[in-house]
Amino acid sequence: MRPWKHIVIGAMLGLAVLIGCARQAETPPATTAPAPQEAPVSATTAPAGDLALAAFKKGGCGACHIIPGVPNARGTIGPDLTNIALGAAQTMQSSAYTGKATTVDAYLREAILEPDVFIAPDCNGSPCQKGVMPPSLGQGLSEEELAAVITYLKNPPGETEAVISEEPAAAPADTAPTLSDEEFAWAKLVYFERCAGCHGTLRKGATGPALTPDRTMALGTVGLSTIIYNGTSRGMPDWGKQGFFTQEQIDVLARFLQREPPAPPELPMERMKASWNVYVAPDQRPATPQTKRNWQNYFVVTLRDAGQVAVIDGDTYEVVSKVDSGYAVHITRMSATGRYAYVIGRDGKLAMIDLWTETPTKVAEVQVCYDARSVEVSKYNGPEGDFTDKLAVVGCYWPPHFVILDGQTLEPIHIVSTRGYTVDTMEYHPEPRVASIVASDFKPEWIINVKEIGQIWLVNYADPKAPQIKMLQAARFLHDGGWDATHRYFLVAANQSNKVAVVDAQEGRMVALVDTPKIPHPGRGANWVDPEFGPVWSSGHLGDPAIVSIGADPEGHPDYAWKAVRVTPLPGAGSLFIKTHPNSKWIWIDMTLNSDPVLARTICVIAKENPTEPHRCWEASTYGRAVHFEYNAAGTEVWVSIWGDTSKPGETGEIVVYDDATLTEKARIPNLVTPTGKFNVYNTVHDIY
Ligand code: DHE
Repeated sequence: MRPWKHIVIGAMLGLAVLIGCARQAETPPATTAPAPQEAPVSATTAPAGDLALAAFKKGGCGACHIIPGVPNARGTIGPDLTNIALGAAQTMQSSAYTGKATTVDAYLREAILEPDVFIAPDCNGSPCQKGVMPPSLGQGLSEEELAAVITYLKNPPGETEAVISEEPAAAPADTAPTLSDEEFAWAKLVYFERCAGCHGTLRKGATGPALTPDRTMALGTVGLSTIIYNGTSRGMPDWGKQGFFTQEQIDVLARFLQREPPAPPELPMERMKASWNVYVAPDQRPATPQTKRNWQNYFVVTLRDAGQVAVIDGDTYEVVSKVDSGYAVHITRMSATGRYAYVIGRDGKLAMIDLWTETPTKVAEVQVCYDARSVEVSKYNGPEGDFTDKLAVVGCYWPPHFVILDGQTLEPIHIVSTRGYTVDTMEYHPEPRVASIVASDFKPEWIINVKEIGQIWLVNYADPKAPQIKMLQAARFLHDGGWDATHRYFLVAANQSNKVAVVDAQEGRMVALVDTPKIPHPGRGANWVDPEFGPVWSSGHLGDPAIVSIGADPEGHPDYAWKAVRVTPLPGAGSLFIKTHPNSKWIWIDMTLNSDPVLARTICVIAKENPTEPHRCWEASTYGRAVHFEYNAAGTEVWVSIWGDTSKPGETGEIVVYDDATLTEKARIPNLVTPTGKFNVYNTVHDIY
């Protein structure tokens, strides 16, 4: 049975009402003169009418707007309504205003009943968009409710009296909406596949907010549905608008989110070993490369929704092989020699591909998590031993642990739990997930980032069955990061803390926590030499239209070291990846998760010699989203993925190859299924970015 057959009429009507609340007028400055013919509007307190509060709740308006005094009205899809009435007069007088209102009352009424008449320019840092709401808002609100809402917005309570609660009142569990067994099973699977990555398997929140019933019950089915349908400017995908879920499916998910999260299972060693397969034993593998191709210039490309990776020849652009790997494949890392590619799927399946055979094939496979994002290898070769191609490590989201494996066979060797106490409040966290992992050149050590507790673990793997771990205290929600140009310092985004943490891998200590714009998301970052500040490492941001550059040369430029020395503006937020190469004069950046479809497929380059603004921005395709860059081994070409839609033949996705010197298009590798990350063998081995 398909759960979306269950249409809940009431919720659908409510959804229309709420979407109606999603677009209103801009949030203007609070200095405007009052509108003519009316009582002055003030920001001081007025009694919060019960009817208005009930109407806001009924419409689920708080899911899209910040509304002072309304519990949990912290939505960021629509404009902040705190000062909407105060600025109405100025807005009505501006040449940009396209509505007909001449009084504040009429302005608010119009914004609620005819939201597309005037589209606010600013929805919490991103441009507001037309068509998010149908013009049928009034159908859901009575005339009395509408009047109460207008009165309320003209005199919202002051900040001190706002009852926006950090700890919303928990609704009794038995009042949570119900689901049939089939709906529950469907929603559980979909949540795990699509939502757990950002909100956590136990829904404790990370990149996305917590979705525990104490919070979700306050938003209600309608409020949650609206967010799932429209997405948010802070990076939540607009699943409904994209056509990914129907409104009926969204309703099922919204009801599921108001119930207690189901406990996922653990994964003991015995079960990992049962999943372990060696298809070609190490002594059966070739001793020298069998292929005549330039395998060090292969790109291993994630074909996300095909559950495969494509191995593409970087010299000829031919797809040499497609290898089945885990579900919704995430990233690939190479062994220290580059001979093996280790591919991790979101289902925790690790596949090992031998790149020396004529056709690259899978030689071993194992499942060590139910949910995973990261994999790395041992790279150290020095006085403490030669660990080249000896070990691999997988970082899991669920269960919260990392697993050390034999690098030749993928036999699991040791499991280390990451459950522990948060860095700031020292609260026990049951689900601290493993985010990025990098391998040190200085010691037999991995740097493992434990997201929710905000600790960076230096894991010495010299004795993999008894790893020594030093826990550095950083900041919560550690996510992605990379090395500086010398590979001595590792920089990682603590994304929801708006910080980048810097670790000295040689001395094994924290160096700095650098403040950044909103939600830094560097991928592995970009190392280049700024004309004013010397060597820097840069990151894009999900929450702000900006690139931050952090001084990364403590010896040559000590005054700038580990400070945010430059912010380069971009046309939009939603950046996922930034990339450069030592041979290039450009820095490339995407805006993949921008809610504007044009910006989502637009890429920009910044000239290293003039980094104050983008040199050029252009659309890399006519459909989909442009995501992730990778250079060829020589650093002369840049590959960009067009992340398409599996269900649209001709638009499933492709890779665009640019000549780096001239920024002209050289080739397209068409008809790939949702290509995302691309990992050039040489650049991945040598951490060139
Ligand atoms: Fe990623 C890196 C986690 C969504 C493509 N992603 C990473 C890393 C982490 C991570 C922890 C760092 C790995 C490392 O270096 O060891 N990614 C997550 C999520 O939790 C998140 C936000 C939500 C989810 O449900 O998974 C998420 N990631 C995505 C995507 O939607 C992307 C764009 C496409 C996809 O895979 O579905 C995506 N993530 C990537 C890529 C990298 C990555 C391409 C590696 C970048 C690099 O150059 O190294």
